[in-house]
Amino acid sequence: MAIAHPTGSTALPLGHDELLHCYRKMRTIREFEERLHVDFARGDIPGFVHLYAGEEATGVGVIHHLGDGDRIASTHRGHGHCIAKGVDVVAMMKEIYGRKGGACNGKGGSMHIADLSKGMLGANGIVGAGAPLVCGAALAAKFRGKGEVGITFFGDGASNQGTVLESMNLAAAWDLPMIFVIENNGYAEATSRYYATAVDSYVDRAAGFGIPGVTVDGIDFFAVHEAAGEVIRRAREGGGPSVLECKVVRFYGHFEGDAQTYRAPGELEDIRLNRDCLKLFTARVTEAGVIAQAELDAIDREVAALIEDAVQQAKAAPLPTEADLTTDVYVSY
Ligand SMILES: Cc1ncc(C[n+]2csc(CCOP(=O)(O)OP(=O)(O)O)c2C)c(N)n1
Ligand SMILES: [Mg+2]
Repeated sequence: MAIAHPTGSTALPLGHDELLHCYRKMRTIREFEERLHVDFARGDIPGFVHLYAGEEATGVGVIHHLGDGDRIASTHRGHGHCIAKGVDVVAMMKEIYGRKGGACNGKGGSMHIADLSKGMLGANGIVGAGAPLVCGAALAAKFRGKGEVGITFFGDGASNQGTVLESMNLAAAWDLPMIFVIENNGYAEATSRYYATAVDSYVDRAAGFGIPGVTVDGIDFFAVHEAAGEVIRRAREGGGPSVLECKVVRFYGHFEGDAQTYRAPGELEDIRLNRDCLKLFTARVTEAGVIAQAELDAIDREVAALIEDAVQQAKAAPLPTEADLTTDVYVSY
């Protein structure tokens, strides 16, 4: 059931402008996260925050193939998916700061950022809850018949949840245009995936549901982009669901404040030095001579200014009031 991959091709699949666009997205996620890390430690941010930093190549590599009509569901680690899907960064920052004008008017926080106009169904504090939502979105897409797809992102821990496994069965039985993207970072909170999961390959397990899949190095933007392009094309053309397992690393703790005592000695230093998807991307595009380092540096400066501005706007925005408790409760059609 494995889908053939990778080609090992050295040619870059995207042109100069699109590569810069993808770099900007990944850099925006990294900068956003690094700023949250600092501001959370300072006590500026209420609630819980789970950082996506380190996993940027997977979110951007997959979502670059999507339009607003394609729906995604995210996880508790959702900022990267939101940014990749085009959710406004200032509205996200206000949301995380719990302010009016946030993506959910400051009433959702980090784990509930959603923007239906962008096809972003929401981050989600319930592990494994995105998959059944996307079964619904993919069923609707199938009926609409416009070639739209639904994508559910979830972790190695979530892959053991009944909701995910039931959704795989449903997606296969109904032949849904749906992709299950497993972001396998090796941990569910502090639990190693080897402690909690018997099979080596999540793709092998999906075969039991009749769903084909492929495993890629999730820190390699180009590997993710190529494999995602293939499974998304299949889904758009009526080929049904697929699983895409991306092996990733997370640069921070499970949540902000996590002491990470379960990590091996030197593990964090090693992944930051040798498994940084932004460094890999930079090396690939500059060595290919398609993009100059100075162009990337210019983007870094623009993104830093964007995030600084987002934080200042978030801090200046008012908190929700008591009266806001009763708004946004029901959807108006
Ligand atoms: C249904 C449910 N069970 C347990 C939790 C507590 N919890 C939050 S995140 C998490 C680990 C998820 O691990 P994984 O799916 O690998 O995602 P990662 O955090 O590694 O991105 C757990 C157990 C929860 N939020 N929801
Ligand atoms: Mg995990």
